[in-house]
Amino acid sequence: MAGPKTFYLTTPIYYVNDVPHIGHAYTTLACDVLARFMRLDGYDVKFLTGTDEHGQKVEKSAQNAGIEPQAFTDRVSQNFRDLVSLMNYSNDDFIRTTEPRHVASVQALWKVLEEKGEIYLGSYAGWYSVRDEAFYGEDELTTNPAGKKIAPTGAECEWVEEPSYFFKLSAWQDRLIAFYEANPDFIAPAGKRNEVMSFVKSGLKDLSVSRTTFKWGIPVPGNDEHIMYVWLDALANYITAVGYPNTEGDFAKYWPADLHMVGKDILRFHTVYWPAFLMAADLPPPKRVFAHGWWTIEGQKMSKSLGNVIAPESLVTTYGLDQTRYFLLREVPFGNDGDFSHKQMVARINGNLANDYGNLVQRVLSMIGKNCGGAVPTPGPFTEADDALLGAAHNLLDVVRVEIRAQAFHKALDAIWAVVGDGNRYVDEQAPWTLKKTDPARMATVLYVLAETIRHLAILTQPIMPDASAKILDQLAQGPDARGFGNLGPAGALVAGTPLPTSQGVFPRFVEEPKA
Ligand code: ME8
Repeated sequence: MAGPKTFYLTTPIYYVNDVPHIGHAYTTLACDVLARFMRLDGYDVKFLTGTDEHGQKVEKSAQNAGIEPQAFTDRVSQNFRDLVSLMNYSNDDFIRTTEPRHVASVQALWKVLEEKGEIYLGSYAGWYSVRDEAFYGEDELTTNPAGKKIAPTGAECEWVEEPSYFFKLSAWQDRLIAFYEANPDFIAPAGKRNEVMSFVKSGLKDLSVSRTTFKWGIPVPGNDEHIMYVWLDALANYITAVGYPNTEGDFAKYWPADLHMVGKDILRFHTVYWPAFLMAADLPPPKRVFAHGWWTIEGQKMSKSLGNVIAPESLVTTYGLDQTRYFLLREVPFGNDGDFSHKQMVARINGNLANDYGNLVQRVLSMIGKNCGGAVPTPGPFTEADDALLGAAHNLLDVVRVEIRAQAFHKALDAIWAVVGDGNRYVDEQAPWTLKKTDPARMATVLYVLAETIRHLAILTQPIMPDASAKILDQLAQGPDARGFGNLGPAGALVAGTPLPTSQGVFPRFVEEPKA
């Protein structure tokens, strides 16, 4: 019998020249929500993140810190591992490009490309940006007042002239276009697909894939004067983690990846170079690359010089973990740029979480505690209003699944909050506090319908807010086996008479500290 369906998703591997900030936390968070969702939906998920530790940029940062690159990367990579526990990510693996498994994988890939005649030795003369670890054509650059050449990203470029191996990227133009055309979902969002297509159609030059002027990287097999271009090294992490060069086992199980999640800054590397390298090595390209937008802070670009870089720890400490997770994915349509502001964060915490979801859960569970002997109430016959609310709850997974699978996290949350709103309106209309005196049996039915609705909401909010959802499910006496998507719908319905623990608030209001 075939095993469960698989789902392999990855984050970019982050450069260790810097400490993690809200942007890094965001990309991995989006993947975490998707990974948790797919697991609950019955998939065998592999979720990979890690650190990109080679290249000139990292070498320079180590020099500036006055330590050896390996010691430097060991230290900074740990910051990204700490981010995993801070943000409650559920990755199955954490890869570092300095690990022996990766060095072996990249060198094997290089040899295959060389054997297939896709790599040749030449010499490079052109512009290179260390900050972007990217080559630029003269026509892409501007000159700043100091006379320096500046890339479209704002990064300074330097002239590089040295022997170099090249990958025959120019030969892949038509095959790349044919691949994009045959796979319309490969690049998302759709606007980005057009950008990449026109870039490729405008013509591709062969790509320099080795450097001789620095040492911190993976040597080219058979010619260790040359260090591999850090992007060839880095992109291959996605196949290393599934066992390449062994193409059986995990590779056979998980490759091609279902999704590479990236920021819009590195789309070209993932949708042009990477599928070309893979096709050239006779390996299938990934199924999809999603490029999300960029965060600014209170309307400004995040930068060290402006001193406005937001560390994820400060968000979690100030606002709470699940509050931070919720805000980041609710505030901005996924794929668009977004702005972080304290005001909006507080508005979401006090509005969507405390007033809407939290209030629904708390008033229903405390009424059950007080009026139903602290046990799941026994329902009588359902009215049209009861069926309407339960129907919306039962239907929710189908709606949310479509949105999550399209990486429309904001739409998935809108759909869940529509049912939160239905629930709150239903409480107000049914007024169980009045029924308590006039019709206790009807009160029990109303509270049952509400508890059942809350059960659905809490199961579905697990991927985004794992801790808060677990607290709600605890209060409904739903154990670990009752929390999968298979338990949604009437099959997993609450059993009347089940004792419930004392209720407690899950989403406190954010109260501004008075300024000292
Ligand atoms: O590019 N808003 O690593 P990197 C949103 N090592 N996301 C942001 C962001 C912001 N302001 N700033 C950064 C690299 N990001 C390479 C990747 S993959 C084979 C190699 C996120 O440390 C976003 O996902 O510069 C972006 O693509 C990534 O961090 C860049 O991380």
